[in-house]
Amino acid sequence: LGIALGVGLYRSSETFKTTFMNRCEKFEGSDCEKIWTAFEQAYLGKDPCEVPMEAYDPLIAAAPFEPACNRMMFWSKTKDVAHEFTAKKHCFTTLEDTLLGSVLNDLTWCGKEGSGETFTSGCPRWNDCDNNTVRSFWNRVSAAFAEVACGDTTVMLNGSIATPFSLYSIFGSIEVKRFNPEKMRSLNVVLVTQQERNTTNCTNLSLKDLQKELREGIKYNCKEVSESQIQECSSNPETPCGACW
Ligand code: ZNA
Repeated sequence: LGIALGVGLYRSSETFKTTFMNRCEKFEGSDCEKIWTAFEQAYLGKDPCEVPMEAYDPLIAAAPFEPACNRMMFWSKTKDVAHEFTAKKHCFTTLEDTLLGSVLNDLTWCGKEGSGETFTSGCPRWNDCDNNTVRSFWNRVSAAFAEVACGDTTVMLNGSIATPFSLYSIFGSIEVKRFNPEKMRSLNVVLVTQQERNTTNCTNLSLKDLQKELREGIKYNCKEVSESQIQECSSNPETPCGACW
């Protein structure tokens, strides 16, 4: 049984690297072996609850974010609708459309003290500890993505919940704090509403918190847009992005 389990773990880490490399190679001209090595060094042999976000600094250096001015889209509590949109309309890029974001999206990984292997099960869950392998990765790449944000940027927020903007989300605690007024002209909130429900609107108090958080010089706009309108727009290839909201 011990051998069978050992083989199982070995196979899962092989599959993990294969997924990493296959996804990475979709981005032409990237040195995926070099990026993999920079990635692994962040967590190999460490307690998976003691990986600070800085552990991924060498990874960011190996695969730096290229700014996509006027096309960057952030999201919070709108993962599905935001990605459904960017998958069809290429005028916006989310973190998950970039190399590092797409390579690690929806994956779990961690190391273990005294081991040189990558594990994909038995890793801490998101809220088990602050400095866990996966959460620190998303904190670090989110910070790097936000630091290069430029021109007019967009964030999709969830208008079906009481507080569409939370200071405790990654968007509120990491990304907004890194927006640089020397690069970013405006932040445009797309508040995604559902027609059936009595939903939040742009006067929501949490959005006042968001405006307060923005450094001086970054313009703020907010627009309520129904989820069905977003879907309709993305499924019609003829509609230019500028006409979606
Ligand atoms: N692709 C991801 O898995 C991911 C992406 C994870 C974390 C952050 N991001 C970045 S930050 C993303 O590109 C957005 O620009 C930013 C959204 O982060 P947020 O404001 O914290 O929004 P959210 O909807 O609360 O969380 C985003 C994602 O984080 C979720 O879809 C989950 O994958 C993960 N997450 C957050 N909280 C938990 C969680 N997973 C498990 N348990 C949680 N409590």
